[in-house]
Amino acid sequence: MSAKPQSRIFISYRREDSEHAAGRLAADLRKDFPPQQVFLDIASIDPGADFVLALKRGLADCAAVLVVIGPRWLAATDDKRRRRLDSPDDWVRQEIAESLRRPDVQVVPIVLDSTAMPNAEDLPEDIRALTRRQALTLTSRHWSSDIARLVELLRRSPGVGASAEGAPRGPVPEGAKAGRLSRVSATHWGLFGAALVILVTAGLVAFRPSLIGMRTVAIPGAKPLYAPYKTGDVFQECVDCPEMVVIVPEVVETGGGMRKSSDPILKPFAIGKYEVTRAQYYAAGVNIGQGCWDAAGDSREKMRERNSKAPGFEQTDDHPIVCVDIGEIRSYFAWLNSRTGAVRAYRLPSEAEWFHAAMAGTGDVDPWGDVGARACEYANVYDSTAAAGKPDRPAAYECSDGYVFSAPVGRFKPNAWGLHDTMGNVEEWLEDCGRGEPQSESCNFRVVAGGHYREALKDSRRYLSESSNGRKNYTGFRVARFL
Ligand SMILES: [Ca+2]
Ligand SMILES: [Ca+2]
Repeated sequence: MSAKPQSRIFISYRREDSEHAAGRLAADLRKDFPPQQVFLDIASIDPGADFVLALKRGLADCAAVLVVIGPRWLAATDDKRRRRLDSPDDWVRQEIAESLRRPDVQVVPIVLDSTAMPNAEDLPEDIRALTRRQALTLTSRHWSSDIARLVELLRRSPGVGASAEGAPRGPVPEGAKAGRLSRVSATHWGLFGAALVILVTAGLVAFRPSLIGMRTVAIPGAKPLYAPYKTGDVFQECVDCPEMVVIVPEVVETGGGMRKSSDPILKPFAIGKYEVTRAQYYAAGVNIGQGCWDAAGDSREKMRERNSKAPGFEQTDDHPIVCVDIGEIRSYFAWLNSRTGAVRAYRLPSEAEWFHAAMAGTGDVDPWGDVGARACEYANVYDSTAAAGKPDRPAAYECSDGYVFSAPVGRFKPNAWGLHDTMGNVEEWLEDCGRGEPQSESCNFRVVAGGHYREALKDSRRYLSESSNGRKNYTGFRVARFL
């Protein structure tokens, strides 16, 4: 019985409209309902002790959806000044539309302060029914009494009330939870079945052969990940966007039923499954910077002739982008965040994130372990192909990966969490400043990681720094995203 769904109260809101009010609303509801019954979104979950537990119980099911409507809810626009609500990809619209379609979900508009309830004709067809639902006003001035009315309403809601009845407040021990759930019939729970998890599954990205065995979650627009997700889950927010792998730092038992994250620095994040490709990078329309250093250290004259389109060797669309500096990468991220409606969510990985993801729980960044001759199964390294005809520079690995320069991304086996080419192919820019510079947007040196096709990988892969405004034809990047 403990696996049966709970009836949740889901709070739908627009960040730019009512993030603060939604947060306060969630906090207050958690005083009257079991905290885990109230779901805001993944960003609201404390990355500390209980987040994995919380995620597992996440937005699997809900009985009530509260639609928080503030002054900017109706007219909020994207960067191209198009009204968000008019886009079928707008996740607030999708949440509401899906909730309204389900007769077992109580949808309650929560209108903030002096905001007017929108007129039906101002709303897209699929959410017009929202205006026929009983709305409640939530005002700063009468906040407590307004909340009390809402709590009363929710308690009368069969799904929510049944779940809350007799439930202890605060974290619920597993045993107690199972006992409480067992008092309710399976049929009863079925009636309050999932509402929003369907949003996630409805937009499933087509499975690709390389993804077999993984759960792929599509999150259109700036939609947060609602499903209880886990390390290794993959999502992609737009056709040109990088595929992302979810990484949830593990939670370890510390005795007495307490849990804590194994790495207190890391919050759940997502990281590119592959290095960013040329096709993905050029989709952003970023300016192409002229001048690019070669791994072999060529003349300055030759260096000036190179750029990302002509790095000094043949590349196709699915090769990693190279010859890009930090400023150009930032332009790419500006585009990617705008393209997905994410507010500064996409960025370079931090050093801690990158190494955590590259090690994939194995304690070693080399997926091939200690058997160097197996490196060519997992990575484009300085192999016998690259070393051919260079007696003064023997191969770093006694195997053949078939590539002298960069290889198309994803040609080699992934690491344990499904990431390709973390080691080798092209080295990857990270967000951390290098050479002891304090962390800032504008530091002169950045850490790069993973080594590249022309290097032994062993010694320099971890702590190498590169000049932030230098372009190299062996340095690219992969993206990270806040969750
Ligand atoms: Ca190679
Ligand atoms: Ca790499």
